Amino acid sequence: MYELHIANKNYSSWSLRPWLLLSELGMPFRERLVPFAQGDGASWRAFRAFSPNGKVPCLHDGDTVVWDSLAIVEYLAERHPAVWPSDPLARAWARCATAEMHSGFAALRNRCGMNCGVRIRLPDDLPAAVHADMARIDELWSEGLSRFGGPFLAGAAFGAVDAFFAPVAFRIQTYGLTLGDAAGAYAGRLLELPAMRRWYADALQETWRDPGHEREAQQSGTLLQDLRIPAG
Ligand SMILES: N[C@@H](CCC(=O)N[C@@H](CS)C(=O)NCC(=O)O)C(=O)O
Repeated sequence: MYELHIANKNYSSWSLRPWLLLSELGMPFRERLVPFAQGDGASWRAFRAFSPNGKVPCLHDGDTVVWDSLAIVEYLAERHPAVWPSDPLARAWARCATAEMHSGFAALRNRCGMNCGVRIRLPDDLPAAVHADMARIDELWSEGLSRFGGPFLAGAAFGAVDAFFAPVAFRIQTYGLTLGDAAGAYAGRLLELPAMRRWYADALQETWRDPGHEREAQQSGTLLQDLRIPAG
């Protein structure tokens, strides 16, 4: 059985991607959650026990170790046809959008880190680069939905491209980010997926607080709500 190593569900956007893909496509796997450790380089040292680059997510399949969320997706795609769309046009588009997410949207990622359990009001003077990232997400999602007919980005079935954008849906919820009608409705559909709801519920139950991620959240705007159970 696959073993997927991940970090805190509240913060770890990279972990969410393969976890959601495995869960929504019904591929049996064992979850191994190792929370972020405190101190300089401490997470890297802890994650090195199972991940060659000291990062999560990392998939183990018997003796095969696959690190990096995109490599995991491609590894799974060799075994499970539902990871990418069967239509070549939709597949090419889904791969482009997935790669764009993997290597892009740095302004949004850095300015609005994933923190599922809190609600934050962003300041009015948000950097233009964040607006540009959101505009591109709106454009990309709207294009996929209209071109392939929805309800998912590359057509009727949930796949890797949806899993890659799932952390954006949590960011939209946390920071009150807005999109056009089609893209906004799609974000809502992602949040309603059974596995997204499970991830979210687990995130709210976490008692770990990682100082770095908490500082980022505080600096990003005004904290409106913290829906997590109290820190342990
Ligand atoms: N490009 C990598 C990024 C992985 C990554 O940055 N993971 C973060 C957690 S969300 C991590 O392991 N950080 C630990 C550290 O930097 O010490 C992927 O797609 O898997």
